[in-house]
Amino acid sequence: MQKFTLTANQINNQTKQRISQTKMCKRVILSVLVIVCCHQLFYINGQRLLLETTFIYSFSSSEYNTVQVLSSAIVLQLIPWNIKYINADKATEYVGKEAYSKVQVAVIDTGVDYDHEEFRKRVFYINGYPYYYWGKSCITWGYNVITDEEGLEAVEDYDGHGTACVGIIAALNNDVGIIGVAPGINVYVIKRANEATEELTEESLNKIIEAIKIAAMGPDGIIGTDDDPEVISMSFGFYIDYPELHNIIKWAYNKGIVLVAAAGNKPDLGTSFPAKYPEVIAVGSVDENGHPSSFSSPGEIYAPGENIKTTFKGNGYAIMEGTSFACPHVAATVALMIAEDLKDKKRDLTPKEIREILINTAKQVNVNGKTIRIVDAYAAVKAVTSYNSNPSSDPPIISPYAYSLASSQEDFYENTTKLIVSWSDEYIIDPT
Ligand SMILES: [Ca+2]
Ligand SMILES: [Ca+2]
Ligand SMILES: [Ca+2]
Ligand SMILES: [Ca+2]
Repeated sequence: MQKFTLTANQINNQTKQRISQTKMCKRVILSVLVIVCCHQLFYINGQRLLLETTFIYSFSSSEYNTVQVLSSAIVLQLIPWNIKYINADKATEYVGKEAYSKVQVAVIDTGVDYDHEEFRKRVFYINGYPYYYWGKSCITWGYNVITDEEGLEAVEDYDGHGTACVGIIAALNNDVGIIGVAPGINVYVIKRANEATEELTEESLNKIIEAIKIAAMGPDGIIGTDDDPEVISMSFGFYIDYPELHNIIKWAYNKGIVLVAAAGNKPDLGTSFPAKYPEVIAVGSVDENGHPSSFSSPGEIYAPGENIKTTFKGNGYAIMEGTSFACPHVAATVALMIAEDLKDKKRDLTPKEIREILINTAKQVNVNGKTIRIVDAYAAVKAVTSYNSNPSSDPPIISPYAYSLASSQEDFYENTTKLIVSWSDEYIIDPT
């Protein structure tokens, strides 16, 4: 896989400006200390104003790449290309934080750095100067299926893969680092493994099945209640069709939960499971030009999966690539769509309808004579509004494409199935 260099020159001037602002800021802090000290900690730290990049490692043998790990925060918050590319910033503004605070996204992965500044550190401004405090993490629930423990400490991320996925979904708009698709949205983290790459055994598969079941029920352990997540994001895959896994997916799907999974990073082998199950939305990866990534297995919808700046374990940041990182873009978009649907206090859209709208409103890009669809979060949430105002139309179809969706999905699954693979490939759970 490729290596990238961080292109941060363009923010140097702003950084200098910020350093002088901070000096002034410190003086202002003294005068307002009494008012804001109840918000815990001031976080004005000269060192953090330096943008440092340190190449630490690259997983050449693995299915996802941490291309660079950034050793300190990018202090001036960047809106990463991928967020703009799918119009996530416009979508969140359109839906509004109040509405999307009422939904939850479950992420089944290696855990999360729940204490990361991007999930806890908030900013407010007085006379244009930023003040920071550490609030409650937007990771609102954790469950570890390896140890059967509940709580945020139980889902600490020792790999980084899960933290990277969660950052793409939820990184705060807080003046540091990056932003996610839906900044600050409630995330449940179900830890399925300590490492993203794992041998596929009956035990590890059962952990995944357990993770889906636990995730779907939410913190109260009961399916069909408000605390159930609206969407489950799964950035892993393998090349075995496992009926018990399919059964639990069908169960969650029939409870109204939207399931999203990475298409996989083995284009020669087709789309991996669980993405390949008909109930699951399979997400492929595109680059900054909207071209499918060379490593991407076929998806029914695509999202950015290269050069993705996101959060990493240890309060860090990293640049990632893989369909693993495309998947959370779609999961978060689905959460925004359902938040929009719920504005009239009524959930109208089924997972099937959500998927139709998602695909219908996606950007169509022609590459080498083939059309792929890239998620457009803004178009998707606006389409949900039109459906809210006219829920009698059934199904909620905006363009003729969706009428052919059912048959094209069948083609999709047929054409992307190549189950005959080497044993070693079959028996690895790919961190996608
Ligand atoms: Ca941020
Ligand atoms: Ca529940
Ligand atoms: Ca819910
Ligand atoms: Ca509705």
